[in-house]
Amino acid sequence: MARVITYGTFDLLHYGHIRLLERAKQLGDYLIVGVTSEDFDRRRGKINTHQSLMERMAAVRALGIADEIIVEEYVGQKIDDIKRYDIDIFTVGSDWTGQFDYLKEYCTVIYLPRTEGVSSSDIRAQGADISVSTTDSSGIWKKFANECEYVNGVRTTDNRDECKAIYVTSLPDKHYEDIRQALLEDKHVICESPIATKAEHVKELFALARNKGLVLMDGIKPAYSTAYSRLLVLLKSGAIGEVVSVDAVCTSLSDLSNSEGEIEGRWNSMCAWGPTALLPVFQILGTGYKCKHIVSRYIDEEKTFDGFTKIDFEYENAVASIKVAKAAKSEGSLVVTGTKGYVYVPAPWWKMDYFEIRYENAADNKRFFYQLDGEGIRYEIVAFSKMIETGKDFSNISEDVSVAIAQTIEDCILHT
Ligand code: C2G
Repeated sequence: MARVITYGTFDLLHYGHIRLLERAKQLGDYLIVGVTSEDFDRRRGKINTHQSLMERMAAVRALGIADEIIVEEYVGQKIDDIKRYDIDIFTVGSDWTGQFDYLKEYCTVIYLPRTEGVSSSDIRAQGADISVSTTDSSGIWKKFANECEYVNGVRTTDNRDECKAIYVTSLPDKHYEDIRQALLEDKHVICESPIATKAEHVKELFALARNKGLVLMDGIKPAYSTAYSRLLVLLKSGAIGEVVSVDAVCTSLSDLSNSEGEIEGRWNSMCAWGPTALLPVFQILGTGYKCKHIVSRYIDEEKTFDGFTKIDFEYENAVASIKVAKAAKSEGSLVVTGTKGYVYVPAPWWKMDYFEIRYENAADNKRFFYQLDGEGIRYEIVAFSKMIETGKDFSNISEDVSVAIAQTIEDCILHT
């Protein structure tokens, strides 16, 4: 009895997949199909998958071709599976020709001709044609535009009239007007955080977007990193006991003056770094703090540009602190203190792909690593496009967090 194995993502199952599976089955008597997990797909650069692992497995099962379905979770698993399941034949489509020759040491390898003219990428792209334009072409926009290349169905355009969505990258004081204008023009909006520098404005903009059935997304990259998402759920599950403190630091030292030696046209420290540093504070401890204490060091006489700001928050049973700076440098780490242990994310934590949970007994420490491509921007764009396409909420930042961020920035301004 010949045992055959094949693997795939099988997103939005189509004729090409079905033909592959039928022919794979005909190669032997028993067919095992390995369906890729979300994590594994992300690690190998497939970030656009529309269906969950469960949905994809269910679709393969419903065909009734496979005798057994397994999950593919890691690089090198194919070798383990071939041994574990006593496989005679490994098969995959001809788009992979040559790439699995290393398996010939363990079983027969057969590349079946790929079916031309149909692919999951095309099906995904058909549904959406999301053209994104911007409020001004800054370096931030160039990075974003570059990342759009990795997302099916999303493209950038200079033509504001024909675009479906706008990426707001103007100076923070202009965000409110720019977002309002875009929403009134029936454009979806993603905004380089903060959404506005006044909490009331953020509420008003979200209400406007809701009324018009449009997406308004707060762009804070780390919210879309897998490592950060895993960190949040680990904390929720009590991995370090009760959280008693969240301490986040974000700094970047750069030349702050323009050619005339003025700081005009630059994001101050609180606007540039505040949303990122505040994200773990509000997502871990909530937005219901009792009080906060703000200390800023300004680099201009008008006190509009904080070169450094420290904020201490007091909660009912916990505290938090953030330090942000564009005119000072510090260790950009994130530490979450708990009653049983702590989480340590090394600098630069906002590009998080790794963190550790540390305990009193170092032998209990655990390390976690997750692939991060494109600083999280790519995943942010995937979430944005899915929200536009499906009308469902794929945002990782709730409205109350965006409001609390704006409120904190507003309080920093009032504080001067
Ligand atoms: N396929 C095909 N014809 C198409 C599209 C896909 O024959 N028009 C085949 C692929 O070659 C693959 C299978 O269908 O054998 C599943 O395709 P995908 O879902 O795209 O999965 P893939 O990324 O090719 O993963 O470890 C994973 C495997 O390496 C394959």
